[in-house]
Amino acid sequence: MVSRSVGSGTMRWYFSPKHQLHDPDREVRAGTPTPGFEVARRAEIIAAELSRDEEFSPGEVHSFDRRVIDQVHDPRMVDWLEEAWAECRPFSEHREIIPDVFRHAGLSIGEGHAREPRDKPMARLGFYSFDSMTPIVEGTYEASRSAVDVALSALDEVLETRGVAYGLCRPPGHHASTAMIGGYCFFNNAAVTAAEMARRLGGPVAIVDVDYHHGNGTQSIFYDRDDVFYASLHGAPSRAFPYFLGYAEESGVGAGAGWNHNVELERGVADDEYLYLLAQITETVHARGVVGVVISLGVDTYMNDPISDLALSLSAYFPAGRLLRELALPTVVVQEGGYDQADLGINVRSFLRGVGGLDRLDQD
Ligand code: Q9C
Ligand code: ZN
Repeated sequence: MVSRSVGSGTMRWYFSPKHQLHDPDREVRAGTPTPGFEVARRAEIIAAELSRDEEFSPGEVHSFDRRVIDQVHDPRMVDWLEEAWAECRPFSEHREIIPDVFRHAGLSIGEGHAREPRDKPMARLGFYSFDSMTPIVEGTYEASRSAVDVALSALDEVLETRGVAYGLCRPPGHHASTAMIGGYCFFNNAAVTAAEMARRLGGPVAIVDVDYHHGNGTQSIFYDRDDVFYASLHGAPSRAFPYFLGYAEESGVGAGAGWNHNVELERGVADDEYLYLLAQITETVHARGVVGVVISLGVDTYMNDPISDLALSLSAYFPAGRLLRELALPTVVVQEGGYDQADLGINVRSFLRGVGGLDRLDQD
């Protein structure tokens, strides 16, 4: 089994109250403004849960240079996100700005050929967005930068200890691609962290994405690269968001051929089948010979999640974390989704106790 020092039986976790600056009142679903699922309370619930557990100790969050983000995101997109709310404000009657036009693939000659409509704020918003469920408010940019800071602070800890650390990132990141926001995501915290981890370790790393949704952004960023292996276990895109990516046949291209691995889950998958498939993914990751791991942790696989359709119980998360611990690699866990507020905290904590080599809790 694993022998690694992660401090004296404790795990460091990282959190920034700046996430609260991203606080939209509504998202638009089926044309209808509705209360959002991805709310600030989510992160506060997880923070409160970890604060009560003496095995978890908070680490200090540092501010990182924008250049780390620019390694993964188009710098034009980063510039835009900083300006987006202010320039769109005159066009919205609400606190949030939400796009009404989108750059559909049918409007492009090829990837990268479309021109950013610099002088039309709402067109520029649509140029960088893929859905109407990802509103931008005044503090979205600062909150999104803080989520990256949280993840990179956890990475620093892991590179020092070669153990496991957790970044309580909010907003989440795995739907955000090089030049595209969506699915409640702005900067891809996991992708920025993995690219930087591979660079600093001087070898390939893996991202294991256990969120209910396929991490289309993460897949796209690394699709033609062999420095980051992306493996994801998610609701089949034929019925689940983000619908257009995440099929099992998507395995990478060019240098990245064989460096992308998607496993599609049917509706109603429960603990045993899920853990069996996760164990297989762990083998696949091991076979790649990676030297580090970033885990995109979404607990929207839970049976009571309001926007998902799997059936994982409270007892699934500790063994899921435990399976990934068997990789025995430096591991950064970053938070993605999970929307059942009642059990969000305990499910994250159980997973982290598993991956961190801590004891199983009684309630699991
Ligand atoms: N019927 C993350 O979990 N679609 N993003 C909701 C509800 C948006 C999820 C549809 C789901 C985005 C990080
Ligand atoms: Zn999700």
